Amino acid sequence: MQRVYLGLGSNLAEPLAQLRGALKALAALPRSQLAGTSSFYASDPLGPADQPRYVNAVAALDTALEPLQLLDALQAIELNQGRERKAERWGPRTLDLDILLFGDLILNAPRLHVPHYHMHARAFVLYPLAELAPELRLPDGRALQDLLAACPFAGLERLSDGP
Ligand code: A4P
Ligand code: MG
Repeated sequence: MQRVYLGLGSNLAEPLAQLRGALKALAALPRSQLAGTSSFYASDPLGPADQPRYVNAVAALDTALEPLQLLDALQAIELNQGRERKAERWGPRTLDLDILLFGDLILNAPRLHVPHYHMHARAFVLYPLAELAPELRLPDGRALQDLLAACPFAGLERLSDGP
């Protein structure tokens, strides 16, 4: 089993319900166990500004799936929840599931970059992740607490509505 951290994001079609649906689907993945879920956080969109605010969360999953098997399973969940892949980068989506960390693995394959290439500088990833694993270090040795210190909480809103 590997401990994996997943980033969840939605800004269309009732984001809270999208995240809750995704968590249910993650809990049902084969050879895997959902080990924890952060609070839900709202923030303005990063990238194109003409789209609704996002709701984000992080989940911890223990899994015996291989990295690409997990990616396939996550993309199936995205599609199942009405995700359409559009050409616009960073455009609006019903559900985005990103593999943030896969144990201590560092992987740069065509379909999968782990750790996720933007996670170290995104408040909507780092703060929910810190709820689950405050003492975490990235595979390159960087401490999550140091990344947090360089990434202001400003702009992030912790929602009282959660999983
Ligand atoms: N891929 C490579 N590495 C990974 C990984 N670690 N996890 C590949 C998941 N997928 C990975 O993803 C495109 C391809 O990335 C996949 O086919 C997979 O093979 P995608 O989900 O189709 O496209 P995307 O999500 O639009 O692209 P990207 O660059 O992953 O966007 P991000 O980084 O996910 O950003 N603002 C706020 N406030 N909150 C957000 O959550 N999200 C985005 C999207 C923009 N602005 C946001 C938020
Ligand atoms: Mg994505």
